[in-house]
Amino acid sequence: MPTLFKTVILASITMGQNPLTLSRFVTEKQAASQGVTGEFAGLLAQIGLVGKLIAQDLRRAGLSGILGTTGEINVQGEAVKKLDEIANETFVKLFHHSGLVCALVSEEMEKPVLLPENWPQAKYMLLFDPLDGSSNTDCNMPLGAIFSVVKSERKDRMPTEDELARKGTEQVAAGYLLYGSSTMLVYTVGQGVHGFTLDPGTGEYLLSHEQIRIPARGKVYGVNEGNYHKWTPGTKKYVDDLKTQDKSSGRPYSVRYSGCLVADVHRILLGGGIYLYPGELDKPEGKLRLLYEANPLAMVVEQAGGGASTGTMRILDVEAKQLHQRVPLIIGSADDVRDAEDFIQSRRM
Ligand code: AFP
Repeated sequence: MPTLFKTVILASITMGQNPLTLSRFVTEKQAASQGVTGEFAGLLAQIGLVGKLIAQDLRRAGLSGILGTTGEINVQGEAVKKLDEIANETFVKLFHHSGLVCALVSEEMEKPVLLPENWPQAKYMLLFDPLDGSSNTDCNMPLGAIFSVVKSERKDRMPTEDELARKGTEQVAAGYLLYGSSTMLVYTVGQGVHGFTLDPGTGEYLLSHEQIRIPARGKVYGVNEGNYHKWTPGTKKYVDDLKTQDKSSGRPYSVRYSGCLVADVHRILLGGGIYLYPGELDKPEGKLRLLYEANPLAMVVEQAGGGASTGTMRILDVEAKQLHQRVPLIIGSADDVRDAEDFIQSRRM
């Protein structure tokens, strides 16, 4: 029997015999960590459910008349897609009545949703981008959702709006949903990164990528190179360097850029390389949002052994001042991120 065929059969038998579901995996991991309650398992299960519902909408979007824009402009100044709104409502509705969180912050909402009725039992607060890469909705390309979980330490009162903007190092969990050729949920609680693939047959998320480790260096870079003329000299030099031919250091790198941050970072998490949405001359703060894009992905990538930087400092150390704050993001393999920082800070020319 050909080896590939044998491997496929073996893989399906192994999965079939002992598929590790998301809930069992999280519960077992929790049992091993002291002082952790079942609340977090519930929260992750709820994110999984949100992912199933949104994935279902995305699969039927072209048939259900939910492509295109709503005519509204969101807090970021961007045209709201119908699916942005649907994904946001799905997150808010499912978490509102779950009793699992006391506050919600979304890319699609200017103000947070505070849920005093869930406090003090619910100590977690969820910050999320409900549909990342939404320009991909109308052309059947990958999409994602990103989430960050922080905890309210106050026992005397509900957290206020200002207390939702936290430094990345204060996240207790983070992760993303990826809607690609399959639906995946990837998360970390600060003890490594694990990936689950939604099995369409059973409707369960099954462990498919345990303890993901990102290679120290990759061969791929992802950046919107149409913005080249807007970049600082250091960023230009770094990207020029990636394209220079030099067999000994594996250059030139290949470009892979989908317009969906989650998909691009997921590729890099598994295979190595670097994603950049840098600061620009006229917009030094860049495009991406700190609290529900950069911070959670930085936590995931660092937990897998990679790096995440603004170009001048670690993302997770950036002081959070506003809910919708933007930040430059350079994320991926540790050595690649270090090289980018060297060019941006003019340590290399
Ligand atoms: P949305 O989350 O608003 O859909 O934006 C997508 C995104 O934040 C990120 O997923 C992409 O990597 C990036 O923007 C694409 O931006 P450009 O179109 O400027 O390259």
